[in-house]
Amino acid sequence: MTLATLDLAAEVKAILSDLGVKAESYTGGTLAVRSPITGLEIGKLREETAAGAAKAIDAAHAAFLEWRLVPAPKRGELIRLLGEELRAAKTALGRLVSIEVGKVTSEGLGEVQEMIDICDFAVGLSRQLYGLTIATERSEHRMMETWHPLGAIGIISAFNFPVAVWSWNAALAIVCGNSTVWKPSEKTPLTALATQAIFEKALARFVADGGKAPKNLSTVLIGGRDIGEVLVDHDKIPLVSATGSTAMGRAVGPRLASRFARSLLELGGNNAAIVAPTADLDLTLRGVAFSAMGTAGQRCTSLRRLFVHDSVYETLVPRLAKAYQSVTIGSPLENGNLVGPLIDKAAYDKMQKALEAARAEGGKVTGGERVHQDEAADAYYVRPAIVEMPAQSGPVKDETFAPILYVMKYSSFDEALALHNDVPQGLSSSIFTNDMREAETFVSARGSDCGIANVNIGPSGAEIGGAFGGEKETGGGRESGSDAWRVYMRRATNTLNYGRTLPLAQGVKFDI
Ligand code: UN1
Repeated sequence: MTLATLDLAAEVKAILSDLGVKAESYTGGTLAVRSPITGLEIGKLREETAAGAAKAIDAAHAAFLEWRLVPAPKRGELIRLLGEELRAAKTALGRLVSIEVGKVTSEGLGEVQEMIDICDFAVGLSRQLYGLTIATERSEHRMMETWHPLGAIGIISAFNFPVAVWSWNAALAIVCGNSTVWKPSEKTPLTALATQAIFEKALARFVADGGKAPKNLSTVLIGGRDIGEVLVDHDKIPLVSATGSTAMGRAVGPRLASRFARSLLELGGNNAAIVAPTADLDLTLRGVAFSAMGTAGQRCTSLRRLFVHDSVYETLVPRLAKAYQSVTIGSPLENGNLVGPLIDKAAYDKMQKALEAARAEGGKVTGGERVHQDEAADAYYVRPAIVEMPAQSGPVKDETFAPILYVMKYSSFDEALALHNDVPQGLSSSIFTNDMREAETFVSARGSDCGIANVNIGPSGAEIGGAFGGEKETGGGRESGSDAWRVYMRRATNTLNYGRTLPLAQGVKFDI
């Protein structure tokens, strides 16, 4: 089937109606959504007004006041049901992700699997929201810490993982006793409506089974930047978890800080890999190809910089260039294609601008050209680009959300490590080596300065069990696994006196 004959609007309508989304929520509105696969419109959504958003946040706060009283393991039961509903909807929602974002089929399904995985994690967590008991210096006293629900949690998500990012935040936030208010990317609101409908199904089952849940536990606000601003400025939102560009983080972070609200920022990455002399080059080739070309370079964990030791440069780089030349680019819905389209024309323009700037710095560009424009004039498919750079300069230090891999030569490990860390961003990183000293050094205190540092796998494709996030301009937030749940709760330190005297700490005397 050619791109020109695909009727995605009809398919989207069928999927949404199957999932229980009412047609009036995505027809006749003002926000036009296009599938990057064809560049054609697939929905027109009604947008929330600023006043409507503020009212919805008040309602979410009211929901929080009730939900925080439900015991955590019971809250976990709701997320268990959400996991079940997501399993049932996996094919449909995965397909919708592919259509709305342009991800290849296995990645669309993988994104839903990530949602299911975090639900499983959160169910277990609902019985493990532990605090410490702490030794006290006073006799007949006990000191402990308790973790309490925080409030209505704001979630701002990006187009590239339109539903998984919501689930990392929402599954944890809800078992932690919070409500959630979600502003999805205006490029991908249909998957948000679908996810909300799936959540409502889980909620209906929870209530039918005798569970107590308030209305407005999960809210979706469709709209643009003004709606995001309402979320960021509203005093009933104690935490906003925001995923997007560093520019977005710079706008959001200080506004939250000015009212002492928390932020969990998941911003730009400029992820690198070092290929050492002892690297297994077959494995390296596969790892680099997936990380750099997968999702058309539109993951925040995508591989963007490659440092190759000069002893293996001439072996690896031509093989890599060949893989770039032969990779299958086209409709992500067709089996066999590995690279789908860029999200829109703006992304394409930014990619071309970066390639231009790289050339000006002496970079040798292979690939990067537009393909399939004859079949779909409004869709932006590109051949992934390899750029051999004489130095780490110009656009190499920026995050360009497109499949551009800058390749550079190095001769000493310390030099590679220094170059690796010499960018403003700090999300993900990796080294391909069989030298134990190099591997251990890379993950040590003097190694990679990123939130994620891998050995013999690429920087992208993290599992949900680990904390996900990065340092420097990446924003410092951690979401998903490990103890990321703590940011969605407030900690109280409690001292209880079960004696009949009142000893003061630090030996202070105050006898009246
Ligand atoms: C993102 O691109 O915003 O590690 C998240 C990965 C995925 C998540 C990416 N699990 O690549």
